Amino acid sequence: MAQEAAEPAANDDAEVRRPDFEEVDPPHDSRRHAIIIVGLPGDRPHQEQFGALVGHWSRWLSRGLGVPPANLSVLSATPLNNVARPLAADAPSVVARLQQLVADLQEDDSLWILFLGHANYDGQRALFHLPGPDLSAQEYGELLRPLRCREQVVWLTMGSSGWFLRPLSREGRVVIAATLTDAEPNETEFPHALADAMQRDPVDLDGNQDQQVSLMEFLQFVVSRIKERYESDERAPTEHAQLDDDGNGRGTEVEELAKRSDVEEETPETQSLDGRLASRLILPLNVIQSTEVEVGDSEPNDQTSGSQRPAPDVGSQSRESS
Ligand SMILES: [Ca+2]
Ligand SMILES: [Ca+2]
Repeated sequence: MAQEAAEPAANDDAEVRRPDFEEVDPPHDSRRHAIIIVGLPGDRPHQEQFGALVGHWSRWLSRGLGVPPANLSVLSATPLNNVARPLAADAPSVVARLQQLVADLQEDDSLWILFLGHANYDGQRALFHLPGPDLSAQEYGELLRPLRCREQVVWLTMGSSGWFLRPLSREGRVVIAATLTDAEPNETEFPHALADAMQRDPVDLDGNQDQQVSLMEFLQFVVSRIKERYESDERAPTEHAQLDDDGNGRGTEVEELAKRSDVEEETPETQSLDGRLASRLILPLNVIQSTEVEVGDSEPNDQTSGSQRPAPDVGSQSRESS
């Protein structure tokens, strides 16, 4: 069951706009794909919050991550106030869209999947709330099992999302859940903290200051923002984000991973390998240090501006997404 509505994210734009895909930096990468699945909001205030959040998320996926508009799908159970014509998010529509992505995407592609909404565990199954019949964690796992693209990142931002981690776990996939598996059904701050991180200057996200932002650093920033949100109004945290990226179906708390890298980089074999894939996955964000100075003898440094991103593939066909 969901708690009383959290207040809207403090930094929501006063005037709500639909994502403006014109202002793009870095360039779009036709191999990048993303899908946002927005479940039932429950009430009007949540519907408005969800609209604002999806606005932030989709702007960043386009402008930050470089997902071309034709490769970005928003499926929503209800209309959203700053997303023009989202696709339906009843179970048949979600199944059809995920099956299409599984069929279309190639090994060289990247897919980010973001869930926003409410979920519960009914004693047998974890369900993400959609209009009409829900889909269970196991059903999402089955749908996405054959997905073959090289980069797969799943964001489960809702309460009870820990239940979804094991069914969605797979080798080569990063699965992030807002909560631990069995004890955290309350509404989460995670979606708001994620939107916060997406609005930050990439320099703020670059924890180790190597002028690149890894997915792990980005996630750790999100988790630090969640903590701040609870501390600022003196609540005990009811969510502890976890990550699984070694495919064994067991998540590791993100805060534990942060402590681990603080102490020593090497971990005994007995520890899980979670965090390694997410640390290797570099986001194509431009990290520009204003204090950077040229050093006399050095070669031109290609690593200063996220230049690992390959040039956009202009010739690829775009698919209809709405
Ligand atoms: Ca870094
Ligand atoms: Ca694991």
